[in-house]
Amino acid sequence: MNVRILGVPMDLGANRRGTDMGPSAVRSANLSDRLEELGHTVRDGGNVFAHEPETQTRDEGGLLFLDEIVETCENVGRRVHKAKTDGEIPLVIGGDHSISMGTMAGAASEGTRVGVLWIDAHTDFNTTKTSPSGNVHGMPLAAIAGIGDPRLCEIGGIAPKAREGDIVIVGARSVDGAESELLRESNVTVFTMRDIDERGMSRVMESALTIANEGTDRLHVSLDMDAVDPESAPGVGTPKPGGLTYREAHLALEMVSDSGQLGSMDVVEVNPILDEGNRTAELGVELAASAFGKKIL
Ligand SMILES: [Mn+2]
Repeated sequence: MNVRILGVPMDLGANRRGTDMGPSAVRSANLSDRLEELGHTVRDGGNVFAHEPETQTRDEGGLLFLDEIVETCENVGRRVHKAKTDGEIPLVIGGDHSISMGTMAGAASEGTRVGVLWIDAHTDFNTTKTSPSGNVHGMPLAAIAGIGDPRLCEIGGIAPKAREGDIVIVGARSVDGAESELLRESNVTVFTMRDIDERGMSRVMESALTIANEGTDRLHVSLDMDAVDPESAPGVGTPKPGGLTYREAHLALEMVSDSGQLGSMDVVEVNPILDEGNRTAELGVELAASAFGKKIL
């Protein structure tokens, strides 16, 4: 495969600083080399510009840093679209999770029907009405499904970017009250940590991939590093105990690779300020390698 790496050093969607350093941390953990060892041709397209929060006005009526986030996501969308038309698989390194609205804008361009696998401790399905905080990184999946503030939903001029029935969340264990209602009313499939405890990751991922790949052209995988338990991934914006084990996370991404449908991927929410050494970024690289075909044998 031809892989195009893009960094998005943006933390405007989060409530604390630090995920803007994620792309550096992930590159320091030798992302390109790991993928090239698997036989891929890798091109690093550098970073997409993002503003620093200190230079901007914070409150924009319930959505914090709305204009700046939209601007960056529009640019991410253009770059992802370009990679796609060049026959490359975009691998977008965040940054907080709001950058996925940009990745999906590019992935879903020109009528591509995209199945979405959202691996995350949270469901990111808030809107301005349900969000307790106004932080946009709690809203991107709703916006991708066309729910919420139109300025977020219409990034890239495509809304929705995925059909609810093509979206699957894996690893959820922290859902806000009103967000949970919105999800239950939707056609989005959610596999919580309890499902993984009871059924095992293998069976959960079989179901998840069947749903996301059925009838769709390509699969987008959005890996929020907080899906993994903080014991293995301490350096994330919003750590939450009770997450995926190291092996469960790898198995999920190995099964993504086996499906042969991967068309784009984000690795987000690595926060080097909170990390121990650089181990969360290193794990992000290893998990990306699994998604791109690394096998034990
Ligand atoms: Mn997330």
